Amino acid sequence: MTRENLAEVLEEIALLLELKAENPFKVRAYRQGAEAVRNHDGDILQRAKDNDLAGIKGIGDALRDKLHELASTGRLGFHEKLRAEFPAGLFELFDLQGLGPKKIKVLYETLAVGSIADLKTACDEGKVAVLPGFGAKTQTKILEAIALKQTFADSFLLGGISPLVEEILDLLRTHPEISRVSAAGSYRRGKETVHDLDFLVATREPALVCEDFTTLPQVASVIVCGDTKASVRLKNGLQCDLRAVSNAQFPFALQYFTGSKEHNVAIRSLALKQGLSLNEYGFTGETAGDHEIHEEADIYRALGLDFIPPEIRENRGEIEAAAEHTLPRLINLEQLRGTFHNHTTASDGRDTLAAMADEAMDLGLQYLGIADHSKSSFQANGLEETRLLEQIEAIRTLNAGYENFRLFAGNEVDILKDGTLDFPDEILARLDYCVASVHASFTLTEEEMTRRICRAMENEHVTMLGHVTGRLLLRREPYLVNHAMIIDCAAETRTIIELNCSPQRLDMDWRWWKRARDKGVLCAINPDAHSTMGLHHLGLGVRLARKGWLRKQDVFNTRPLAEVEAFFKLPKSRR
Ligand code: DGT
Ligand code: CA
Ligand code: CA
Ligand code: ZN
Repeated sequence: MTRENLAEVLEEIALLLELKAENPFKVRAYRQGAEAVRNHDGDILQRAKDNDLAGIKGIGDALRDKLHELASTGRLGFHEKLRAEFPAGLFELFDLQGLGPKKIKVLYETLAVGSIADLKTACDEGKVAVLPGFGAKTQTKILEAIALKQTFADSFLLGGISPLVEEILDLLRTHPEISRVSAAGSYRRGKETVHDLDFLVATREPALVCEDFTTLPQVASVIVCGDTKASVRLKNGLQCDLRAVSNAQFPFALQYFTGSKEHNVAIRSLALKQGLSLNEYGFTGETAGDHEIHEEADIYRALGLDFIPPEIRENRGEIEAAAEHTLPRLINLEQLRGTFHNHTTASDGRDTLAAMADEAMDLGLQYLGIADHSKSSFQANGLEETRLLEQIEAIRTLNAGYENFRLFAGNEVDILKDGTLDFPDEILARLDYCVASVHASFTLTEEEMTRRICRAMENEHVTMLGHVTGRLLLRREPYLVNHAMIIDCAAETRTIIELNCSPQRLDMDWRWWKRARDKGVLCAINPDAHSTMGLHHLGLGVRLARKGWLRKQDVFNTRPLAEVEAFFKLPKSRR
């Protein structure tokens, strides 16, 4: 059970009540409750467990008891009863892009649509287009959304599932018969999306451990349960495989099941050249007895390699580097000193300047860059000149009260269609720094889009480029850009490129960072936070930076405050 689980249950109740045409105030109370749970500063889960929710704004009496029941027992009778009134497949519909509760209600009531399959049939038969308030265009959009969802059906965001994974790992760690525990597979390698989760445990009682795994509270159904492995499907649809091995096998199994497959194939052929045969249980072959293996690192050492961090096990040069002892010393979260690209209530953020600054200080940061939207992003309440200048003033006032901490006044300025910026240079010059991003006109050709972005980077006031491709993982395709040219242009113009670490972006993609780094382009790990909680995504950004081979010196926001201040004062050509 996590904070997010609590919020999701409340949100789902709101939707179901809406489907039942219940009192809109009641519906809104649940929605507000979900918001309040998400935004609460303290440990809301503990408070709910302790029945200590009195006085929290947005959580009324009725919600208080329900949250207590949910947090302390893991379920909520009211929610389960409500859910049972509807077909199970109906809940899939909520995940479709562009389909809100009002439309779902009509589909359910007039066409008895109770699943995505039903909806697809109804669209194919043209029944949706003729419904009042729908039309042919909506019907086509729905079909597209269904197709998109099916493409991504078996994928999950790394950042979305990590709280759940950590929860399961914690539970496994407390099992008396389990001595070692790890996640493996794409999750351990820090892939931006994962298909299924792979857990590995060392135990003397594999069958018992497998059975206990299948009864974890997060499990919805059991796919298989054997003597040494089990597969389950979690309530959110994610499949999890568990393998139970002996303590001696553990390092080999961990190495094998971490992958990637390509990395493993290359490692195995290297081993064979040395007369060693390697599989998930151990070494065999003439010289197998020469090596004592306790940890994964011992396996790499036996092959003459330095330890390869899981994030870079993609067979993209890491094995050669490990043999030559030239692996990069990858960045760590503790090395970050601050971050840029964060929103506040001035545009579309949920928390104030002061609240964002406080959270940054609590996280141990020395500085926080504020980059609210610019005026063309009107849908995000972008700032026009007057409000921007007011914000600069407000930041100055707050800074006067801080010790050993500073807010930087920036802006996320829109890159307009022709590559010019949303503010004139005189305004930009008054900022400490500026992030330039594309937020509209996504459909340009690759050549046009690349030219547009490069033109923006040529501006003296553009410190960094925001989310390079605008992708929303599992939801929206990236706009077309030529990464190689953008990296070259960033190097030439001394423009920093952002690694946007909002879980659905993780943009620029990890596959491009080594190239950028080798050209001398700096990275800024930016959470694009729209609330204080958003700042907590920095850890995810660091994982992706590691996956992109980045070291401390490649990441701008590892620099201490004084160096960042000095950097911003230099003309771009001297940075
Ligand atoms: P995904 O698709 O996000 O689940 O990605 P992975 O990498 O977690 O893939 P998965 O779950 O199929 O397998 C976990 C690891 O097990 C994989 O990274 C490497 C290893 N593995 C699986 N199948 C093979 C195979 O056929 N050959 C080798 N060498 N390794 C394999
Ligand atoms: Ca996997
Ligand atoms: Ca698997
Ligand atoms: Zn943006």
